[in-house]
Amino acid sequence: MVTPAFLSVALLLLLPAIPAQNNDLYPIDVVVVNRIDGTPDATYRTDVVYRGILLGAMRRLMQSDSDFKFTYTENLDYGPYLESVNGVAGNAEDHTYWALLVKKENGTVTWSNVGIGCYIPQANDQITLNFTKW
Ligand code: B12
Ligand SMILES: *[C@@H]1O[C@H](CO)[C@@H](O)[C@H](O)[C@H]1NC(C)=O
Ligand SMILES: *[C@@H]1O[C@H](CO)[C@@H](O)[C@H](O)[C@H]1NC(C)=O
Repeated sequence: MVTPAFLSVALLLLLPAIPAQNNDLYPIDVVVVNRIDGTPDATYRTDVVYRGILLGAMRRLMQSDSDFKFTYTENLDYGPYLESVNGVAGNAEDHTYWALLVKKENGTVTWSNVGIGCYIPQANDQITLNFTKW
């Protein structure tokens, strides 16, 4: 018969077999681009945890670097919508918004098809937040 106590011991024995990935940090860059206001590009270095979301990495960055700030609103269906970066907010009247682009280590640039709450960066991703119009 398998007792619950036996199962707990068995689970503890299994734990070291799980890769110790969860404390690792992976570097990414966040590049803030605003051609509309003609602000110089700003590149920030931050970290993401194993399988962590971009929003988490952006929060870490905001905590560690007072030059980087952002705000977001909550959308019922899609989660966090990036509203402003470094004090500049997109708005419907001007048709401006912060677009999310990802440059991979190999140079490929892609348009993210999910928002900051869903995107899971990989090590050395360069995330571009581009203030633009629709
Ligand atoms: C129009 C549109 C936009 C417009 C919205 C502005 C406007 N006022 O029209 C703009 C160009 C700003 C936009 C931007 C983005 N979008 Co968009 N958008 C759409 C689209 C085509 C229609 C939305 C709509 O009008 N619905 C009808 C109205 C009546 O409903 P609504 O709830 O009021 O719509 C609002 C939300 O959809 C919101 N919204 C739009 N896009 C996004 C994205 C995110 C992450 C959030 C939280 C909210 C949001 O803006 C709408 C107007 O307020 C949908 C796809 C679709 N066919 O539904 C994609 C869609 C919602 N967008 C998507 C994405 C990925 C983005 C971006 C992240 C793209 C990028 N790489 O930059 C950015 C958001 C970046 C940020 N700042 O957070 C994805 C979301 C998927 C996901 N799970 O995250 C969708 C589903 C398209 C796709 N790729 O499949 N988008
Ligand atoms: C670059 O890497 C991504 C995945 O990281 C891959 O999807 C893409 O095909 C690669 N592109 C080139 C040109 O190697
Ligand atoms: C960034 O936004 C500017 C201004 O709208 C636009 O001209 C440029 O093509 C955008 N860059 C990318 C990579 O989308």
